[in-house]
Amino acid sequence: MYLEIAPHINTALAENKPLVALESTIISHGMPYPDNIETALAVEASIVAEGAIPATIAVINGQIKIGLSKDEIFKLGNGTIQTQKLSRRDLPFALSAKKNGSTTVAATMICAQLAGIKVFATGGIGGVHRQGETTLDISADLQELARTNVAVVCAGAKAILDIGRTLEVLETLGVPVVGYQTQIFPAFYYADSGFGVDCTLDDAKAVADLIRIKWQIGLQGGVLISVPPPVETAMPKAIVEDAIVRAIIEADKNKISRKELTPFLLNQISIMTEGQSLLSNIALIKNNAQVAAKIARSLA
Ligand code: PSU
Ligand code: MN
Repeated sequence: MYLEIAPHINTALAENKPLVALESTIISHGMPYPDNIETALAVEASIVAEGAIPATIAVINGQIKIGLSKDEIFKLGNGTIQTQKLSRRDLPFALSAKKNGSTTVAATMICAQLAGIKVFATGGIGGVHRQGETTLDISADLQELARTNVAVVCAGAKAILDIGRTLEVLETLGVPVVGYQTQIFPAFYYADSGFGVDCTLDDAKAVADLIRIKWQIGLQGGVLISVPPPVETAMPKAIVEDAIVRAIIEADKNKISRKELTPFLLNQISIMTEGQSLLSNIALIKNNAQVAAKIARSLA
């Protein structure tokens, strides 16, 4: 009920094949058309190339769809299927009112857990926004990592956030922050956020062991695996910082807040960096997907 798992994903689940969940907010709200569609398909292809099975997740007509078809990814990306951005609090209404929705990190984790998928790849998680200490804008992604048993592979937290406070909240919530082949927590567009990770693991098997043991001893919640963005497309910190500061001023001017804020900032930064941030975003998601596929294989 409310959960529609594509037949090939069902078979993979029954045979304990390695699966990697993917979110749909990146497609509908995180990137412009047609890059969003190209990226979504390329990310799926890189998971297949690493020997795992991708399952892109969205809500369509009030059903949680696990494993979108290529056609559905096209329609989501070009706006034929219009979606709201869905986080935890939005899911009940989307299902009861038979809406379409694209799932954020939080909502994708919930849906992946419902389907039995343990590994999920994305770009960057949401977190504590800058000035979050006064606005209290803290992404529901963090709470979700505390309670839902899905491992999330990402390139850290987006540089648009207050990364120090994001890591403080993750610590309070008991979420292990693993650096994959790095001791430094990445800032999405560049590798060095200036903050360290909790522990460094050098291969997928070691990550899979940590995840398995966390759940074996009954600790609820996810694990955050942070992967540095590929060097070829990583951006200089100064350029990103400059764009972020200007994007935040634009957001204030236009009174953009709450769920509109993240998509607005991402788009502004892409415009201000003449698409360079978008290229870096695309490359790091593919890279994260490859790492996630390796971890899924080790876990299966
Ligand atoms: N990472 C990206 N692009 C995105 C997002 C993350 O590269 O669009 C989305 C994710 O879906 C994440 C959401 O869960 O932004 C966070 O939004 P908020 O801060 O409103 O919780
Ligand atoms: Mn928010």
